[in-house]
Formats: sequence, structure tokens, C-alpha cells
Amino acid sequence: MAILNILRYPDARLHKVAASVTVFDEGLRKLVRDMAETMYAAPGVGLAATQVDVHKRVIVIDVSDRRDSLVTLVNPEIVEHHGESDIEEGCLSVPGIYDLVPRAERVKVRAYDADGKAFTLEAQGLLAVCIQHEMDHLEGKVFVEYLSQLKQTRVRAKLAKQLRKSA
Ligand code: GNR
Ligand code: NI
Repeated sequence: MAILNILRYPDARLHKVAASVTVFDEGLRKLVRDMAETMYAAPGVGLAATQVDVHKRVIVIDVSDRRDSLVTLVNPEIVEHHGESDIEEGCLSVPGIYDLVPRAERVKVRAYDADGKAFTLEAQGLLAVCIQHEMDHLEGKVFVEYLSQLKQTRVRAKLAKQLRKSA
């Protein structure tokens, strides 16, 4: 297992569009294990492959308190969405920034697991929001891009200041 480096916004690689997985092999299962280890270590409730500079449609999520309920989504598709969520988001690629962005409260997702078995998942609350957040990463979209230009300017200033302090 390995802990992978998480890209930080702004980084052009966070804007790459991920490609569908076509081969379900040991390399894919190792990527999923390493992504899970990276997510748990961070700690975060989700991680998209884009964030570790792998541009494949792979997501890991665990919103459980005990951190024992890993969900792996390969090539996910939202087939139904309902309502509006009011959960504030954060992102491991944008540390220290939290805000509300428009998301559905409930989603039905069709995806494959790491072995290539198809399944559907009905999610609500934090899990539903997290799925939408991670699927945006696969499209090269980071949650702060939903915010006003004024807020985005403030986010960039805050991240630049964090970097200066850590240097
Ligand atoms: O750890 C995370 N927490 C979180 C909280 C609310 C909505 C979405 C998230 S996802 C985030 C981890 C991350 O950056 N995934 O891409
Ligand atoms: Ni994120």
C-alpha cells in the first residue's frame, strides 16, 4: 500500500477530464487500495483519482464514523437526482476552505466496483453530496468554481498565504 500525493488547488492537473476505465485488473485494484489508504490518512470522506494525478474514472468514499464502509465507484453515472442539499463542502485539494454549493439531496448512481461488477447505489445526505463532489473532480471541476468571483479571489489569496506560511 502507499499514500499518494494529493494535488492542491490551483493546479492545472485538477482540470483534466478523467477517462473511463476499460480494464479491471490488478493495477486498478492497487490504485483503489492506495486511494483508500490516502483518503483515510488525510483524513477525508472521499477521494477522486484526479486528485492523485491519475486521470481515470475512479472514486473512493467512506462517510461512516467508524471508517469501515468503503465505497468504490468506477465509471459512475448519476441516473436520478432529487431535491437540494444544504451541506457545506470541503476538499482535500483546497484545504481550509468550506462553503455551500448547489447539489442534489439524493442521487441514484450506477457504477462498477474494482472487480468490474455493476451495481446501483441510492444515496442521500453527505454520501450523496460526496458522490457529486467526487464526480465533479473526474470532470476537472473543483467545488470552489461554483462560488462567486469575489469568493474565488479570496480562496486564492488564502491558499497563497497558507503556502507562504508553510514555506
Ligand atoms: O473530506 C471531504 N469532505 C467533504 C465534506 C463535504 C462534502 C464533500 C467532501 S469531499 C472531501 C474530500 C475530497 O476532497 N474529495 O474530493
Ligand atoms: Ni475534493
